[in-house]
Order: sequence, then structure tokens, then C-alpha cells
Amino acid sequence: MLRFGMPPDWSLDGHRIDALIGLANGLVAFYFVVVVAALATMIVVFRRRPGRKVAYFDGSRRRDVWLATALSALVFVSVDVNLEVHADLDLHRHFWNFPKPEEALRVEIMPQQWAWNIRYPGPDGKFGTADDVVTLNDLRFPVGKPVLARLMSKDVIHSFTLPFYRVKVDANPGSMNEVWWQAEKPGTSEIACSQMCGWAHYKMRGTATAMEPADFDRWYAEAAAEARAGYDPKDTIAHWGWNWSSTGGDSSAGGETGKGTANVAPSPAASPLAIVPRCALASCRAL
Ligand SMILES: [Cu+2]
Repeated sequence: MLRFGMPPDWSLDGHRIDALIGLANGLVAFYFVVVVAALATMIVVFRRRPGRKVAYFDGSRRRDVWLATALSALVFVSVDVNLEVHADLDLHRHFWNFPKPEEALRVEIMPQQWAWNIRYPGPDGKFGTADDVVTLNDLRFPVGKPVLARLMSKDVIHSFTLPFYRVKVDANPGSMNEVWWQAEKPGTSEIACSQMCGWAHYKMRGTATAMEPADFDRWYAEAAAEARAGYDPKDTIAHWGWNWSSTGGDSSAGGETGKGTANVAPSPAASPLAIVPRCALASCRAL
């Protein structure tokens, strides 16, 4: 269906981003109208008339310079500084106010050309164990609970995007980024990749489903039981889970042994020196 404007916002904090976009659009529209009105007025007032002599100004008079400087400063302060201050306040008060891991649903997202590998720790709360729930292109989370996601790419740079939650964060090979969001209503939307990552980039879609907490718990328990039943310790490719305690961001997961974390190259446990802060978007943080 063709629709104009922003996608719906199903998240706790997405309205802050929408407000900034609205503010930017409103200010730009305001100055556009002012400039067009000024030009139109001058065209009419200073139009050619019989007996009127043409006068030229090159704008170098002191008064002209001051006027141009003052107008530029007005636009810069009212648009750029205004946006910067509001964005900074939002980041410090909300987007960088990360939930504690024990209060959030933790999830690991490892994109590759051209799919989203998604891993939950399962009932034991530890990644890289037999009850990990692993899905492909199918991200589920409960309504009303923060989701804390860690992302690292298996190959090239991808950009994890949830348009309905105003989430966009790069997934880089060799470095970990973290982002969080919270769903406020149930529904299925899309995961998109916002980074041109190869010829099938356009195919890199998944579903992001916000579920009622009871429905999510049921699905999670069933999926974990299934994972445990089908667990094959020899299938090393499947065991790419990362050890959260090794990156300093999760003190609650101290019991994790890192078992099963070193089977895929871009693992912080395997290559700690490769972790460089490269968080492309301001609303995430690099680990
Ligand atoms: Cu991609």
C-alpha cells in the first residue's frame, strides 16, 4: 500500500525522533516561506516602472554584511543549534539510558549476506548453550519490555533497521554495537538492512514481531525446548553465540563460560583487539 509520511511508531521512544524530524521540517518550511515571500515582495515592489532608474548593490556595504551575517546566525542557531541541543538531550536522557541486562530481553543479532541470524540466551540466560533460541529473519519480543541487542556482522557492514521502532544501527565485522528499544503495541513489522551490502541487499528482510508477553513466553519456552532437543554439540557452525561477560557490558552474566563462543571469526572472545568503537549512529553505543 502506498502511503506518505513516516511509518507508524510502535516504540517507547520513537516519538522523540519523529519530533526532531518534525522540528527540522517545520523550521525549514518556515524559512522557505519567508524567503519566497521576501523574493515575491521584491519582485512586485521593485518592478520596472516608467521613469525609475536601476540601482545596483554588490552587497559589500557594511550594512549589507551585517544583515547577511545576522540572518545566517539566526538560521544557524534556530535550526542547527536547536536540533543539536534537542538531539543531545534525547540521547543522554533516553537513548543512551540503556536498560540493565537483567531487566531486558537480551538478543544477539549477526547479519550476513543476506540474512539476519538472531540468538536468544534461552531459559538459562546464557548465550552459547544448548537452550539458545536461534532464528533466521524472525525477531520476536514482548510488548512493554526493553530489548537489548548486541550486533556484529559475519561479513560486511550491514545496518540493522526497525522502521516501526525508529531503530537503526550498523553491524560491523569485528566490533560490537549495542542498541535498545521497547515495543508499546503488538504487531509484525519488517527488519530492513540500510547499508548497501552486496548484490542481494534488497532481499535482506526479516520480520520483527512484538507479541503480548504471555504469547512471547509460550513461544520462547517452546522454541527453547525444541532447541535443546535438537542440540548437536558437534555442529560448530551453529554455535556462534557471544560471551557477554567478556566485553564488560554485562556483569550479571558472570556465570557464562564462553563455551561455544569461538566458532565464528568475528567473536569478541576470539579477537578482543578487534573491538574498536565504530558506532555509526548516535543512538547506539559501541562496546
Ligand atoms: Cu545488509
